[in-house]
Amino acid sequence: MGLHTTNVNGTELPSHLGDDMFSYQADALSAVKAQRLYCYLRDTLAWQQPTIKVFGKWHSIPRLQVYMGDADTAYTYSGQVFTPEPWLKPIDDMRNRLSQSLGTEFNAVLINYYRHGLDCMGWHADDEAELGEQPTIASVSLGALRKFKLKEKGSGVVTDLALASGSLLVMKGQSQKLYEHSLPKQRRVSQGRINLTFRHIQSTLL
Ligand SMILES: O=C(O)CCC(=O)C(=O)O
Ligand SMILES: [Mn+2]
Repeated sequence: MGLHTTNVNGTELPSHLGDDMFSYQADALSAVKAQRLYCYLRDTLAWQQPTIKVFGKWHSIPRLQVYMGDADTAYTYSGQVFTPEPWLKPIDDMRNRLSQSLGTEFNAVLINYYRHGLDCMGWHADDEAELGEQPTIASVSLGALRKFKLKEKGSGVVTDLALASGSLLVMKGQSQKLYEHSLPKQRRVSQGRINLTFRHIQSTLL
């Protein structure tokens, strides 16, 4: 079972990533709009650096984040409960446009700010119970170009993508069951990046 890496620099996803699970649009937002929104969010949001429990130890996450959503979308992640901030107008507008064009209702968004190339996110799947069986996740990237890795759990095959400023990556269907994803460190990246993952939180578990 070898480890393979595919490098993808174009605007299309490689065909081995099934389009029933992954789709990518490089210019969902124009470069100018993406840069403007990046600066606005970076300078406006009340960024936090939560502490999470990983294998029994507490760590500050290596990035900043804000969790925003409808009032009933509290979310449990690595031993912490995140209660949503109220919607900010431009984010709410984006949420409504995405809900409409993808035919999925999004009610929350996790916004991550990677200040430079040393901020990162480790391997995980977005498979928390609150997201339901086959979640659709819409991921919008702003700012610095960063590598995004997808690993097929069964084979260990890793695919490297590059998520451009203004791009939209949609993960749906079996994607969170069959794959993990990560945003590795990239020492040479000095600019910041903001990523918004729109989600639907089920509030009727109990
Ligand atoms: O920054 C990214 O592109 C990924 C973020 C992510 O995986 C998450 O918020 O769960
Ligand atoms: Mn994720």
